[in-house]
Amino acid sequence: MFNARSEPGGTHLEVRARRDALVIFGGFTALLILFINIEAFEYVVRFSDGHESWELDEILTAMMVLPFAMAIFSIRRLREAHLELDWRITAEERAHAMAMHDPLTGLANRRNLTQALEKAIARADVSPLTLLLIDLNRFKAINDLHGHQAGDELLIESAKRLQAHVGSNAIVSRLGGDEFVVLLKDVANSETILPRIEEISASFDEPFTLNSGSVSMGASIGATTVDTSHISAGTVLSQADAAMYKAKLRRSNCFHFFEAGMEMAAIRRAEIESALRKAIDEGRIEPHYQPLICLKDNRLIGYEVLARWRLEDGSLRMPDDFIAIAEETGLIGDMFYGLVERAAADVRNWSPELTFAMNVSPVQFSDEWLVERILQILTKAGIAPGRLEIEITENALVTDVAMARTLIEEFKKQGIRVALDDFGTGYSSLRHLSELDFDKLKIDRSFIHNVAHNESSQTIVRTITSMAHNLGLQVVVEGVETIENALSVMGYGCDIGQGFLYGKPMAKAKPYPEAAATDEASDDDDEDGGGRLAHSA
Ligand code: G
Ligand code: G
Ligand code: MN
Repeated sequence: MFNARSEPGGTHLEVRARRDALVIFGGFTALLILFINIEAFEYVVRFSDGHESWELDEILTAMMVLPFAMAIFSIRRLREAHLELDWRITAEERAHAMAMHDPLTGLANRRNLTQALEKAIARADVSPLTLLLIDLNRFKAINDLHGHQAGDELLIESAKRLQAHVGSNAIVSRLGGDEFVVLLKDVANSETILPRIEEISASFDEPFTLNSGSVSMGASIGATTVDTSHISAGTVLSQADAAMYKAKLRRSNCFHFFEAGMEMAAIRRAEIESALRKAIDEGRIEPHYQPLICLKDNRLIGYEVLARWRLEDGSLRMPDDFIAIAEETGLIGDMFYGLVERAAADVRNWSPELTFAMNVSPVQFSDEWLVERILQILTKAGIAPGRLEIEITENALVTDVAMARTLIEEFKKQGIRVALDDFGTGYSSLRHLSELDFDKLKIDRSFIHNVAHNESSQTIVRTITSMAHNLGLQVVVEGVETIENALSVMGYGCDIGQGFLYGKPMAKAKPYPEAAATDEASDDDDEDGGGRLAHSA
């Protein structure tokens, strides 16, 4: 790139102007000396007198004015050259600023940060640094729900909050998307740094005011402190990234410091991601079926479909180990559709009154073809939409109430029933329950496992059940493991039971009560033989 400032002695424009001036002045002086020496003027006068008709005297007079005109012309050209130089310097500074800053927030960009980080690392032996990697929580959902304008507003406001909470001896940078980095220099020790990070983390607790209203958005922060110059900027960033991922897992506004070994977890995650991609393509994510029992007459009404990953060695990997990764990497959609297809093929062979329930992740709310694609799969398999039930977790409501409402309405319009899953573990309000048109409410298994002996569990189950019934919802209890628990929940009027007592999730939907009798030894496909072992391995 042309650089106006880097040539020695100025720009090529200036150099040339100066050289031209020198040549002209030198040539002029030389000619003058020559003319004086040979008395050229006398010669010209004589020549002019001899050729009166040529009007040489007039031409000579005109030529005497010429040097002045030339001088004025040169001065003007030199001024223009200067102006152009100034303009170029400004343009170049602007281009430089653009190449080093994020245009939306005005913060330093990745390149800028990397340079600053490399410099700070070089001095880290004497002056340690702390790097924070900040990833906004729920940003994608808000962006999808409120539009990109709102997303931009959030990013700008986040940048302002970060800048307001770090001192002058810090660099705030936007890496891209909803990821920010704060580089704190001259960090004395980890005790003094903690309150500063807490302050930054707390600044995200306040709701954000947008043109379209106010939203809550949090941030997950990964932190790492560097006190050696023998580390690369890339390693420092990936340490902070691994720590940030740890913070993200806690699903609230918090921060986490990097610890040795976290990189391994990050590498393992990347491995799982690529293996999962392959498993989905190869159809190794299988539906397993857990019976749902009508408590009034102890009759099978259908099954919940639970995803299982069949590994190459035949063992099973459980959803807790891959659903979160599928959600983060956007693989959840493909995984889900594959599962619906396989489940639909199995459901065709069931007795026609049996239903099947599928779990939908909140990440899938942004899939605008979700309902259409499900219907398409059902139609192709020849299954009535009324046999499908969708389970949405309570946490999904908190992120996206409006989105959840639209989706629930769409499902209901198609005759697909919708259940609120894991009730009691999230933060959904009673208002959500009355405003959203659910058919069923599934009380989380943590309230059930000890319900026969624990008074507060009893109160909770009883209260939720009567409230749900008043709102016209059926109640499903998850995690029924013992006859005692079954008798308790039946006493409270719960409608449907699910749990190991009635049957574990299994590769082939067995009729009930045969399903309940299946034990680990008698069935190779039952996951609680090899499955749980694979899970804990
Ligand atoms: O199946 P358990 O057997 O371990 O399942 C653990 C959790 O994973 C449950 O809360 C369940 O809702 C969730 N889960 C199981 N299968 C699926 C799936 O296909 N999609 C989504 N989003 N969640 C699932
Ligand atoms: O999506 P949901 O959270 O409803 O998934 C049900 C989860 O509960 C699955 O992980 C399933 O394996 C598990 N589960 C089902 N029945 C029981 C049970 O009786 N006891 C326990 N502890 N877990 C169960
Ligand atoms: Mn469920």
